[in-house]
Parts: sequence; C-alpha cells; structure tokens
Amino acid sequence: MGSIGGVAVVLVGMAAMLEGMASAATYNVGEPGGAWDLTTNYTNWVAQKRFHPGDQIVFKYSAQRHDVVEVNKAGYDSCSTSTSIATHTTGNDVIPLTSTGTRYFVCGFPGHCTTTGTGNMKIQIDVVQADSSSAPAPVATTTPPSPPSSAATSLKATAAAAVLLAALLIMA
Ligand SMILES: *[C@@H]1O[C@H](CO)[C@@H](O)[C@H](O)[C@H]1NC(C)=O
Ligand SMILES: [Cu+2]
Repeated sequence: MGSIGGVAVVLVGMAAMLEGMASAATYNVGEPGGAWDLTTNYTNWVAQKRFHPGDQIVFKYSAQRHDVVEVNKAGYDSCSTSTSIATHTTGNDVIPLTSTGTRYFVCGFPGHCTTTGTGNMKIQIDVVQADSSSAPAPVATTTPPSPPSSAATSLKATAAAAVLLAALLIMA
C-alpha cells in the first residue's frame, strides 16, 4: 500500500475513533455526590441521564459491604435475587451497555434492597438509541429545549469535515 493510501486509512480510522468517543460514555453509578451505597437516590440519578448502546456504567463500592446483582424486572420489583442474571462482587464492576433495552440491578446484601423503602439499592437503566426521536424526553425543566445540534453531533460533523479535507488534499 502506498503512503497516501496509508495516510487515508489512518485518517478514516481516527474519524471512526472520534465518533466512538463522541457517543460512548462511562457513568460511575451515583456520582457525583453519591455511589453504590445505601443513601443515594438512584431514581433521581438516572433521571438526568440518557444511556446509549456503547456506554458503560461502573459500580464502585466496598466489596465487604455491597455487591451488584443483575436481575430481571420481577427481581427488581420484588428486590429478589432469585432471578439473577449475573452477580458482580469486585467493588469496581464495569457493565457495558451493549444494546437497547432495560437493565435492572440490585444489591444482594440483606436489607439493602427492600420493597418497604428501607433499602434503596436498586437501579433501572434504560438504554435507548442515540438518535431515536421516540426515546423518552429528559426531565422537564423551565428552560426551553435546546436545538437538536448536540455536542456529539457537532463533533461528528467536525470529524467528517476533517476526513473530507484530508481526501481533497490527497487528491490535489
Ligand atoms: C428519590 O427522590 C424522589 C424525588 O425527590 C422521591 O420521590 C423518591 O421517593 C426518592 N426515592 C427514594 C427511594 O428515596
Ligand atoms: Cu448493598
């Protein structure tokens, strides 16, 4: 392969990386201000976020005090781990959100997830398409909705423009 072809391949690869960076996010559960613990309000925490395929969530906690059990909706609603899909116990559990859908996690330690409201360690993660117009709107605020040109969109546009410019330079 000639050097010009090689440069083009590298540039296209970089553009793809930029796009990935623009859309993939890592969320430390409960942060800032909370963690995977007994006091964080996870309903409030997820309400300000939109999770997309490619994102990941990280549960950080003391492994002596908590764990993370992925369950189905029934397990989430009843705080039961009998429907467990996976159990994580490292204290630094990285969960990739690979596809759209709803994921449910509870703490398996006794009393940490209860239906009586004394233990709130349960979290529901809705993973939605990045550009889906049917996705639920973020929590309503008093500020007017921002235009659709998000930071991610403009970064993608910048990456696309860079590739186009590089292609023109190579052809010149
Ligand atoms: C979380 O906060 C919301 C709104 O402040 C409240 O309605 C809800 O009961 C809280 N949830 C828990 C589990 O404390
Ligand atoms: Cu716990």
